Amino acid sequence: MLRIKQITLLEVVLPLKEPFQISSGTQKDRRIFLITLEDTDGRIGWGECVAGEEPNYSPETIDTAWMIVREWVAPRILDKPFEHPGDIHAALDKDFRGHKMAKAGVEMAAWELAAHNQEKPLARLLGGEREKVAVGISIGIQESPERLVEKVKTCLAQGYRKIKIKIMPGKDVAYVKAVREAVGPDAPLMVDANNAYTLDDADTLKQLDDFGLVMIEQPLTWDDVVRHAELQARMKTPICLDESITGVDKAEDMIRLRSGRIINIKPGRVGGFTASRAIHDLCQRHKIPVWCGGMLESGVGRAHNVALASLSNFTIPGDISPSSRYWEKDIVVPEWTMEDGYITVPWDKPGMGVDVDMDRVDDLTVRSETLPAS
Ligand code: OSB
Ligand code: MG
Repeated sequence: MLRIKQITLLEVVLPLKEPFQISSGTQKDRRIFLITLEDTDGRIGWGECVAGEEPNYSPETIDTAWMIVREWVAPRILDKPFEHPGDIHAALDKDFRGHKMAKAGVEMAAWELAAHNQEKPLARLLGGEREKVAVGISIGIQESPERLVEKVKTCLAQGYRKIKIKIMPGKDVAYVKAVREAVGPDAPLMVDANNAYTLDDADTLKQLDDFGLVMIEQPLTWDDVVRHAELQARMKTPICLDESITGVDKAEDMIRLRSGRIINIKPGRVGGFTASRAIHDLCQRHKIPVWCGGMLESGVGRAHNVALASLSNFTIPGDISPSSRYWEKDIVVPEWTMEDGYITVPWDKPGMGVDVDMDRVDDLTVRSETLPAS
């Protein structure tokens, strides 16, 4: 049984080691939104809300999510008894549209807390089974094909098992061609357009079919599943949907309409772990492989992603890179490290498997709020 007595919202600012550019914007510092839930026994569960600084990935931002957690999510959770963390999703979804990232930040913290209560690793509570998860890297848009080739070579040498290249109009075919020629036919390459194209660009996108890409992620509009079906019918390369899949219903739409053949599951985007597991199971039944995406999370969100990626149908390497790829120093101990292209799932520890470095969090905190107000 879970009964939450207090919810704390924290904003910490972590500077990225290098700016990260996608087709819709560039990021230098990450405003990290952390959430803790405290139960009646004083136990703590950690969550991270992945909403961005700007509404360029989804309509949510850290500031809308903060308000929504305070005004609408917290009142549905505080002092309410829940048999199982799996019951929270329904409580947050009833007559409450959207705001999946705000909901997920709290929902995932409840799972983390429940794992501590049951003295189980979070991966076990979620039904995971892998000992280690394969690691990919997402490389931001570079100023020239040469720069990109250098980056990709370095990442392959570091052992990454999938290389995702961000693309946008004007920085697509020539960039991918240069990389493919430099690294040979077997390197696992994919691209992610973050909605930068329309069906009018189909001829350009079809040129990407020549490069043996593992997939092309979200070429068209962020909430589209209809046009993606038309594009998929015209392309050999599997389309993977990211932004469009905001819940299990959208995953069903994708499968029914054949809008894509792979799904990038980000638990923060779909409302948390219950929805992630439902999408995972649906895809498994339909032989659709899934992988765990990333939102430049701190070590807390990374812990949640690692636990989720240990489920059996996560058969493609995730955007779950080690802490050092993003930050000079993470906010968790130990930091997340990669060995031979894998991150080890912390099966030997209860909860998310890492501790939050509270001194560092205190140093970096720019805003905090405790609910109910004390
Ligand atoms: O589209 O997957 C994306 C980061 C921010 C917003 C959207 C995306 C991304 C990434 C980064 O690709 C993946 C990571 O966290 O390493
Ligand atoms: Mg993406």
